[in-house]
Amino acid sequence: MPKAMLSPSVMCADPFRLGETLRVFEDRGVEYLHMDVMDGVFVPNLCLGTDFIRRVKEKSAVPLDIHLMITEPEKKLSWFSFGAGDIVSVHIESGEHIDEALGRIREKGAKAFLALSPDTPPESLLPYLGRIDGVVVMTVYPGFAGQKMAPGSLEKIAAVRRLLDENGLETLPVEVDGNVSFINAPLMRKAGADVFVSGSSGVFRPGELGDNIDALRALLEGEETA
Ligand code: S6P
Ligand code: MG
Repeated sequence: MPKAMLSPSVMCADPFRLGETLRVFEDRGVEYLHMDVMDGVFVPNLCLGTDFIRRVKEKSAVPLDIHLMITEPEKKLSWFSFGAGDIVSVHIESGEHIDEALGRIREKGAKAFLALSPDTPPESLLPYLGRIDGVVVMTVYPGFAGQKMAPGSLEKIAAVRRLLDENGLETLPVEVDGNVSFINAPLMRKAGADVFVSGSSGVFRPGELGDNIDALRALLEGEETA
């Protein structure tokens, strides 16, 4: 099992303290910055645009984890700043040209992840297995922070892990996104998750940001040695 990695959700940060927040992320060694992109069509919300993401990339050395919740991502990928070391995820439900989108992400040297909404079964990954670098299991319905974990999420994480392993993809990481709380995160880890998107119920819960990051990491590491 690879080391657990943290990807704090920037949409949950206080926009008036963003510089300070990015510094805390760097100091605490978070592995990724999760950037939610929503277009008001694929999901019923709007959030984080191309210029904002470019400015964050210029400001911070932490790799990005761009989560595209948009229609026809293959036509829009060229608008975004990303490259080697970054993750870009597209939704399997977001159109007919997923293959093209995955190819465009890899062309730029980034890791192409495929995201599954809660109602999409693990088997739908099968046609794409040779073209992905990881899977995002959405543990809430995409669109809003602050939701409760969808029923069946832990079983689904385990099923995705199993499906990857059975197909010789033991090293591909499983990312979890949605209600990765201090209670759910260790359960998700046990189920086989590697990358943890952490928002309002995680590192941005009440309390000091740096302390929350340290506490979440300690919880996840406890699970590793258990
Ligand atoms: C939801 C989005 C997520 C949220 C994250 C927030 O559509 O993709 O990345 O930012 O779920 O965290 P929490 O703890 O409020 O669920
Ligand atoms: Mg997300």
